[in-house]
Amino acid sequence: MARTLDAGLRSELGGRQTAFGWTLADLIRSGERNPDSQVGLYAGDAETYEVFRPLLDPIIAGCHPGPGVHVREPADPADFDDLDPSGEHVRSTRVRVARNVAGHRFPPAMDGAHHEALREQVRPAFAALGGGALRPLEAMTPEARRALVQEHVLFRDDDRFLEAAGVYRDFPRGRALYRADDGRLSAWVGEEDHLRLFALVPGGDLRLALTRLRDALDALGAQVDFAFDDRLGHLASCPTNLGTAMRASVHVRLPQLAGDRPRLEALAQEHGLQVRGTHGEHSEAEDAVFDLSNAHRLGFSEAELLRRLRDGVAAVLAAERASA
Ligand code: ADP
Ligand code: CIR
Repeated sequence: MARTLDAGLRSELGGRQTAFGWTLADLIRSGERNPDSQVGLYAGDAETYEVFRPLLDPIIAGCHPGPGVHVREPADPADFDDLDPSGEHVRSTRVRVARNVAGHRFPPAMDGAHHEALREQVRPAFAALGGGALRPLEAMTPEARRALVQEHVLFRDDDRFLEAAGVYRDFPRGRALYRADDGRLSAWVGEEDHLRLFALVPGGDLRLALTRLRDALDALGAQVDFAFDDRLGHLASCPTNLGTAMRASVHVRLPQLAGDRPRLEALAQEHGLQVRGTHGEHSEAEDAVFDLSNAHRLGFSEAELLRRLRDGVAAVLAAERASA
């Protein structure tokens, strides 16, 4: 953000705001307060991407190499198998998508009352998933919430980039966690995006994770109108999540490569993957468990991003075994 926003853009965009009132100051607040941001801005609504396009387009191009245009082609679960048939390294597989509901402010611009209204609007759609429960976060103790965060089921509420963006305003009012009865399909309601829907399965069963996610997404999408743009795809608060809005990840234990982090980073980069720690973005690896996922979401089909994950994980596992 700081590299792109020169004096000319500042004066061009300084007087603008969206219909919901999102201004340039709101858009860049997280990056201004956190100079170590990689991206540094958050959209307050769908219209942000039009009103502040002269600033956002170059930043979006920097986040997503390639054509920068959404490829509308959902992946077929049947095209994918187990990512680690040996069962030795891949602990779990997670596929998540971000979705926002059309016509509402995005979480950086929402207060507790907005979150409550949003949660009530999506409640019937979750009821239609058949089974499972949508639990309001207000009804959980902070200890219960912390335990679910440790289990990788619930979101954190202490990310300083999101805090500065306004995402935790009036937290936990109006926020919720949906969990299917078998615990393999969940949704965060009211984190960085209105909905973060994800399937989380043990081991490397990408086909199972995709199937669960696809079925739930089809059922929700039949009831809720998602914010979508022909060029940018699914609209998200953070420009890194535009397009497919999908992050498919494995938790993989790599005791050898943990001792050679530059090599792991280089291998991941070669295959279009990002390395995160055991508790997600901005966390460290514990017991050599890394989170490997597609680094980009816009400009490539879901199938292409998943093939990269498959091939990249295979290459990383081969390197791990070769150095054992
Ligand atoms: P995002 O919602 O963008 O995926 P994070 O990087 O914060 O954001 O990850 C969210 C949570 O999901 C974290 O608790 C993270 O550890 C967990 N997670 C991600 N991938 C996996 C996985 N393959 N297995 C188990 N937990 C995972
Ligand atoms: C930053 O700018 O560093 C934070 N706002 C987070 C950026 C999003 N990270 C990502 O790769 N999805």
